[in-house]
Amino acid sequence: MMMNKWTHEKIQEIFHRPIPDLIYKAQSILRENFPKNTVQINKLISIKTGQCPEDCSYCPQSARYNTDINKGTLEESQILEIAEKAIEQNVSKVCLGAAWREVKDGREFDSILKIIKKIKSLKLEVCCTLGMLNSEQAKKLKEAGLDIYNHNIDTSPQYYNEIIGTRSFQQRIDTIKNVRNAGLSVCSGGIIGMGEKDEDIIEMIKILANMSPQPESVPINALVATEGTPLQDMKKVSIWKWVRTIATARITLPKTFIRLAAGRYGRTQEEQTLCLLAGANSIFTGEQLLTSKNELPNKDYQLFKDIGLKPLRR
Ligand code: SAM
Ligand code: DTB
Ligand code: SF4
Repeated sequence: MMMNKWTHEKIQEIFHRPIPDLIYKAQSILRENFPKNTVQINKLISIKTGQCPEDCSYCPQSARYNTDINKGTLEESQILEIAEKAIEQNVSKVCLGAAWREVKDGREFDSILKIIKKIKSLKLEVCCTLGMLNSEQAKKLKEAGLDIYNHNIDTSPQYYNEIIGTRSFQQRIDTIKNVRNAGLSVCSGGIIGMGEKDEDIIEMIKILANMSPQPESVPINALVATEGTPLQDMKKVSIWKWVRTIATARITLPKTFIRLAAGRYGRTQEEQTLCLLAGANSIFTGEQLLTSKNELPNKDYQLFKDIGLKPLRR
């Protein structure tokens, strides 16, 4: 599954290039591989929120931290209603998220398989992010019609243990392998702004870029520092670090959707535009991500109109 085409030194050299060089190169590569001036619009649906046994230091949904979130589980009808509404907002892909450590076989998993079939019949692409999967579960998701599975590596293997103690980096890689072997597309990325060094971001991109085949989708999240989590006091990541991360991902993962994921809320339209110029071609729409605020859909709509971006058609 791993190639070694991209070395740490090569990615480091790209990451530290002058911003104009980075944007020029990243935008050129984006245009060679996707229709120009387009953006993929995704909708997140948190089907099971909170009470997660894991200890991911960034996450408002861990049961170990005292955070102010609305916990609970959505009914099938509620999920379908959100998915149907999303079509009107030019959404091409719906992503179902659950605050689980791993998928457990049984009633809940079976009901997700059923929901995937129903959302597929609306002609939407479907992604799930449900925690760790074994190979049988990955096959069942594929058979139900799932297109893509999200499982992030989050950061470098070196920094990983500072952030997560309840699951290893290798376990994440194993789930990604199970997803790939079942014939599903892979969505895997990470978070910046958790106190990591540039070297950690470079190493994270190296691992993603050397996967063979490369992930079809790479979300770049900027930490949403949430009160009650161990990372609550982290400072907002600098816009230039964000732009460098996105551009480096675009250059090393030319055919991948690079998603400007969490962290857009509270950033200016100009900052977000810089990230899009740097090669991001995918966003989440909607007032909410899983538990945190996201940019308002009307603001996104206006921005795309102002700068001339069109939703990528299904
Ligand atoms: N529980 C499943 C898991 O961890 O795989 C699926 C949902 S989990 C919320 C998906 C991803 O969201 C995490 O891997 C992390 O990259 C991202 N995430 C969670 N909390 C975040 C935060 N506060 N800021 C930025 N990204 C976050
Ligand atoms: C991903 O990389 N980012 C999304 C999605 N995959 C599941 C989640 C972002 C969550 C941000 C914090 C929250 O809203 O709870
Ligand atoms: Fe649980 Fe996923 Fe949050 Fe980690 S990131 S605490 S596994 S919901």
